Amino acid sequence: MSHNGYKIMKSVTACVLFLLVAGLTGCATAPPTVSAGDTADTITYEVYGMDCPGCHGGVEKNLKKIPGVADAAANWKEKTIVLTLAPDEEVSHAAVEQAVKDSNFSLGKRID
Ligand SMILES: [Cu+2]
Repeated sequence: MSHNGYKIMKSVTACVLFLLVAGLTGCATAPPTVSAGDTADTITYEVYGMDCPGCHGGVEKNLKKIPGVADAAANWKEKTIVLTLAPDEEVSHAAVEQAVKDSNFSLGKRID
């Protein structure tokens, strides 16, 4: 089972999608930090490469290590991660990207 090859392909797809989205919005660089905004304390990202519930543990653990993140929940079926931020906290976009990468998945765009 070429699990890794599949993941690399997904990573490349995610990168291309990210660049497309960034290009369309006229912004080539990701914002350094993201906040949940005034009305919510969660942020949701697309994540590529998760293909079973077993994938959740590692990525959730790595995300919870990020300063400002109170909780993290992954959903492989919906291909999302939901970060719950500590009150009045912002989180580094680069840190989220790195935590997902360290878990061998790739971060897509923020969807909520
Ligand atoms: Cu899995």
